[in-house]
Amino acid sequence: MKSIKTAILGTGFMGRVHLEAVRRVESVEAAAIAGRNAEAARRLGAGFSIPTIATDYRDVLRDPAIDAVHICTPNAQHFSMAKDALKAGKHVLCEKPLATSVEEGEELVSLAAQKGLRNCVCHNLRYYPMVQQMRSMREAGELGEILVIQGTYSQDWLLYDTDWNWRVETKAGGPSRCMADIGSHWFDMAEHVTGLRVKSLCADLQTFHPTRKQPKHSVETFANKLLGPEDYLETPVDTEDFGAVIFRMGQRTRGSVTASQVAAGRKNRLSIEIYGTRSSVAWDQERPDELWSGHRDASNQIFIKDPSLLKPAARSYADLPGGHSEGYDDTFKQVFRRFYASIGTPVGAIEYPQFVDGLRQLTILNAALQSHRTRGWVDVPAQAGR
Ligand code: SOE
Repeated sequence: MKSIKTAILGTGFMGRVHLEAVRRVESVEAAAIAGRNAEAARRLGAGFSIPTIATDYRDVLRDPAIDAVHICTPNAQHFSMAKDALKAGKHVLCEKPLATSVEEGEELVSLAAQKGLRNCVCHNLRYYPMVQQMRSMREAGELGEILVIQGTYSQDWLLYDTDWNWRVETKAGGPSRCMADIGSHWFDMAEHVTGLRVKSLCADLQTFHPTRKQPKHSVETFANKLLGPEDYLETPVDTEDFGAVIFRMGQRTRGSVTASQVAAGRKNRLSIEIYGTRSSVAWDQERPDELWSGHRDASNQIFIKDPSLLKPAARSYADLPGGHSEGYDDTFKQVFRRFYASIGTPVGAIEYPQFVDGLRQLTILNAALQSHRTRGWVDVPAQAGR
């Protein structure tokens, strides 16, 4: 079977995560990487013996041998790079958020459909096996009607005013940071698992550090903790460190969520709890192979990831037997396996988040930003096909 040739655009934290994951997918060749930092691109490309190493992504788009691209650059570059890639006839897998505005997202959804190209936004956290088990349990009616959904996505890598990353600046990351970067993962998972849609919300955002000490040299995601205090610039910050949102879903479901990048001790913790009329479930990214199941009239249970015990639809997201942990990196492999399989077989169900899902998250985020500005409830527009 002919290998699909793909390219990784971006050589930072996510570029490496995508490169390592895509090399685990059958019949896909990582044929090129591109990054504006020539030394970083050379080093990453050499390390993985990538045939083509570029500093201008447009050179990769001009290569007729490249079938698809992964966009792993700062958020503000996603729209133009995805648009250029679609126009060049490439299938596109774009890191979240899809873009930095609803309008940009709508244009990308429309262009991908017009070109008939496969398109994916990397809401990979859906694809932990026990998250898929939660979804299958809900689909089987085991939770009953969902009354309440609550949770958090909490990290601590931006707790100090000496912590810096491109996400802090609007010009690179867009108008929102914490809600766009990790709040979008939580809302995507909430809608994916429950099958419900956020109808309205009320958001309160907070920037705890109105200025941050920006290092004079670039810093990779999470790498800030290793810097010393000597070389910083005092830089104004207008993106949020924290967000709290209450929301309404479906007919009468109520929800609440916080997103924080200043939660000391929480390294990368998405936690979600779903309470139904028959039972409840809870999942914690810090213990990804476990799923809590709550009951009023029976003992609560902890399910441990074991494919032989998972529901059929969830089983396909677990490659390893019970007792062999599957984590963050594996979720990218699950998304990429389905994305590339869809390229080879132009029919069949799409089992990964598409640009239309990325647009959905931009729509929810836009409502949260408006709610914060106006200090009131905001309706979230329904979206065709979602
Ligand atoms: C930083 O918050 C980050 O790398 C996010 O950008 C990713 O989407 C998330 O999966 C892990 O944390």
